[in-house]
Amino acid sequence: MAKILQAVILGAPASGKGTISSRIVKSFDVIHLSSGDILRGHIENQTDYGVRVKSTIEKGLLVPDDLMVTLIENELKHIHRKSWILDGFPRTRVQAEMLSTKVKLDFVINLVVDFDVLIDRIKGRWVHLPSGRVYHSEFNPPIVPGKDDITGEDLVQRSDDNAKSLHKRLSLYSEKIPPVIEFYKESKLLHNFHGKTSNEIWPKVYSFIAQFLKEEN
Ligand code: G5P
Ligand code: MG
Repeated sequence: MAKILQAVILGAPASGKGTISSRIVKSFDVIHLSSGDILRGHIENQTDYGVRVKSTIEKGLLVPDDLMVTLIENELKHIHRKSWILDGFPRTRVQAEMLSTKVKLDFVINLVVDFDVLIDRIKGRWVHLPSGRVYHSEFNPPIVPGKDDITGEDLVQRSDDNAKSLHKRLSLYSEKIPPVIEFYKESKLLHNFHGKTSNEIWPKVYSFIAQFLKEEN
């Protein structure tokens, strides 16, 4: 039987979590669960959760831990005997500890990218909200400008992709992530991947996952 993997991908806003995750999905049989995409789906569908979190996300603040844990637990409940990678969760030590009581992770991928490239990435990002597909006007442009490659539907810019919210997101990341990193270092799950670009980081992540899947249980 194929080996199952359960993993987390960490990294600053715009470090390439979504980009690397979509390459993982294309190369391996893995489900990608992005906390941000899940939240934006709730906002788009105007669910109770969506109404509660909309302004928090627009301001670049963090959604409360208990709500976030509930949402992720609900998603994981539906996955049986399939590999998955969690992107954007956990983001606080409380979330990391809660997750460790529910599932056994195989590893944590930590993308380490210099902060000075992130703002340009955010400015050029375009997303297809229903699928979470991510484009960039120069790095990864859509075939037809402003349209999703698969559905042809409109691409939009995220409401939290502005200078003010990004500043807040980066400062919250710098404040909240070190205890999460420490937690995973202590658990011997942490693997750092450094690089200036996603193209530089991807082959290293690919080899790491391929090796993990090859090893005996
Ligand atoms: P999200 O949605 O998790 P962030 O801020 O953590 O948001 P984000 O912005 O989605 O992370 P990413 O996924 O790491 O970034 O990056 P990406 O989309 O792949 O790449 C960014 C852009 O750069 C894209 O346009 C891509 O094409 C381009 N790009 C990639 N690589 C390169 C490259 O090498 N070169 C160039 N030039 N471009 C490149 O969370 C959003 C909000 O939801 C809430 C919070 O409010 C959060 O702010 N939230 C939570 N709150 C509490 N707890 C949680 N666990 C939460 N999760 C989400
Ligand atoms: Mg993302």
